[in-house]
Amino acid sequence: MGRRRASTYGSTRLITVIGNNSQVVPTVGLLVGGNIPVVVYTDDPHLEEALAPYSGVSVFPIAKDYTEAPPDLPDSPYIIAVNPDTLARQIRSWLPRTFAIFHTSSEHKGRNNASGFLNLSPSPTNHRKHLLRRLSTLRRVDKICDMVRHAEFPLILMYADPDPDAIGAALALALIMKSVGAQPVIRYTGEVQRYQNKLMLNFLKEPIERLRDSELEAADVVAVVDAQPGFWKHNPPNAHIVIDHHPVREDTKAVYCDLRDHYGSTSSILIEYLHEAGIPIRRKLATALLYGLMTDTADLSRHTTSADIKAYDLVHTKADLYFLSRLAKSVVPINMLDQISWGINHRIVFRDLMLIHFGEIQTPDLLVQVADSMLLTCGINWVVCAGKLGDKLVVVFRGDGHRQDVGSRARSAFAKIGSAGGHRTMGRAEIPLGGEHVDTTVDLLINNLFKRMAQKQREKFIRILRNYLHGPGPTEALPLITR
Ligand SMILES: [Mn+2]
Repeated sequence: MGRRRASTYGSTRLITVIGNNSQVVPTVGLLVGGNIPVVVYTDDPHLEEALAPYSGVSVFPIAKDYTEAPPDLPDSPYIIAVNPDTLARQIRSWLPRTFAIFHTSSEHKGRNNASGFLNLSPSPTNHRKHLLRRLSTLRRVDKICDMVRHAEFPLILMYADPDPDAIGAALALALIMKSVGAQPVIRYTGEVQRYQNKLMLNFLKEPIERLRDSELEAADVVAVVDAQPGFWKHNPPNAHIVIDHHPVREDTKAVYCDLRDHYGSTSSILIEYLHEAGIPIRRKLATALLYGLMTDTADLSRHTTSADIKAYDLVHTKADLYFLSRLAKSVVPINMLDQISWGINHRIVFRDLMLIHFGEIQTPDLLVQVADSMLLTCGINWVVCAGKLGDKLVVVFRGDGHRQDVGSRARSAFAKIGSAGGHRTMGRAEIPLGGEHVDTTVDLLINNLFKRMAQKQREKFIRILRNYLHGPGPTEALPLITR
């Protein structure tokens, strides 16, 4: 056995391995492969021979059954490579006190490492599971490629007004198809409405267009992403490929189905495909996928699994984060600014509530935008914005969900006289009117919102709000420069 004493090494990288099980040789191989000096203590007389091919390793004998510490034991870390666990604990009893004690035992079925020791490497069971998952993903990608390899006209279809997740997933699927020479087209069946989605399509500069009837007939492979054929009430498409994360519909049938309703986004599924298949994700695609993932999971805060977080990890460094932050902030139409400023100037603040009544409005979006923005005010935990839209009073609630549950506020105030509901951070009520004057909606708002407030205080609020509404309206009030 080695004649040099372990302590003479003096390297801060030195690692001590104690034991004799089948893990010793691979462990030593791993360490010396990285030029890490290793000292081995073993009661197995044949081990030195087995370790002979490795340089940088010294082998020393130790008392039979590891009953006592060898002289000149180096400092931590220690890797204990023995079976059974009782023997590992026996060795630990004479080791110096340290956290850096690893245990690597021969594999036992369905059993983890002995408690109190650190794992040296991921368990082989997990490793195999991971490998099998990768292989099944690769089989999926192969199957898609086989389906489109000889297709004349593969069509990727998104449902209705395509949302960011559908756009990201469609582009990723197109890239997979293109890798085998197919030339898919991406289509949607509704109308792009949201400003942010238009901005995204502009950024991507991809030929994503509205479906023409003839195209569906001409397509020889139809893939539906981020939806299922049954979403189309009239003439659901006959899909060959369906990839989606919405709840599985019973009527969804296709040659290729990947339905994962536990995933936060369809983009996450496609990121996995691209990653496992080794298909590079370029900046624009990464941006589209990340935006899809983030919008569907509300920035990884809703319906998010570890798979989504892993997918996030794979694309976030590649994406154009400046563009995404511009996109995230582009929510207020410029022609709404005067109305918003009127609202801010005609607010009522009562304790932690900000209340604004806009009088007659053209769109409930105004209430939503203002309520969202005013929640940024320090000390304001909930915001209520109201407006008369045609022959109904719309009341939008926004809250922090921490001190206020605005959904239940909306219900207790208005459920008896209209439709009202929501959850802790968002609520909405719509109260049908019978041709009443806008003044009456002020009473309706105050008296129902503050049922337990003293009459006098309520009257004061009603007076203030009515005065506001009798003054100059949102578009005449302020000589603002519009553009
Ligand atoms: Mn989605």
